[in-house]
Amino acid sequence: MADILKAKFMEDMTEIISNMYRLGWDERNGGNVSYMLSEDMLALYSDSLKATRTFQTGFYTPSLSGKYFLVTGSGKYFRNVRREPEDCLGIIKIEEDGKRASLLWGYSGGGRCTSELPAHLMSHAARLEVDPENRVVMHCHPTNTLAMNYVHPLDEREVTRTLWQMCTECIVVFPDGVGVLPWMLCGTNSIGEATALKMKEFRAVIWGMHGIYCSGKTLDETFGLVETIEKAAQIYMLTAHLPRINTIKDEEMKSLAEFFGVEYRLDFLNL
Ligand code: 2HA
Ligand code: ZN
Repeated sequence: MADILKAKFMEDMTEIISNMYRLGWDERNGGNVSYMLSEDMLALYSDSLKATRTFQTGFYTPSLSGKYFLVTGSGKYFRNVRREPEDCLGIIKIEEDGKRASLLWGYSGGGRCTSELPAHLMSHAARLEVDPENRVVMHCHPTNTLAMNYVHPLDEREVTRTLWQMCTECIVVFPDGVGVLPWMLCGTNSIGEATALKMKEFRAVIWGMHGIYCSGKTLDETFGLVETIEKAAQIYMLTAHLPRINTIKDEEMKSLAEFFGVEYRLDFLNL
């Protein structure tokens, strides 16, 4: 029987989560990640998968029926995931009714899925409509991104344009910009619905004064998106209190986006 703990998707997940912790994005039980797995990825490990519990997700995502997700557990610390993957992570399958899910593996200490499951599953459903290859949704509390929320207007055009100005690569890495939600109560279906709505337009959504949600085709790509936004926010926080004497101009950002051939939010530039 193949060891599921040695599966590439499991090693990738625990490594990414360890890096998120190492970078200070996920203090205590902060943050959550969900990774959509295909039947092919799971085929070798079918002996390890057994429905031990079925539960109501509390919301309806019919487009995810039959899909499998590797998901971080509620209250679990990212710091511990590499050492205790079987306790901190779970594999669930969304049932045919789109309202229930079965736990097939993990949460060995009796745990359950992240409290942010509504935001994750609704975001997966929204992203899959615009990008059928999307597989990952990642939530975390990156320090500088969060700090910036307290001193910068929480307006998505302004936030995006400021971040684009902070590093030359930004407009190429997130040409679709960054969506912004105001502070909202987390763990609810309302914040899940609001996040999913933004995810139709943006792969990155800031939860005002809380953190960020990012999505992508792979763990690496999604992590890289958070990392780039956080780097830009760091440059902003290092310079916001100093007189700005140089900047990347809007026309320069336009030429970057055009040179690299990305579809970008031209309406977010002052041209
Ligand atoms: O559970 O980050 O938003 C950890 C969180 C909630
Ligand atoms: Zn959070």
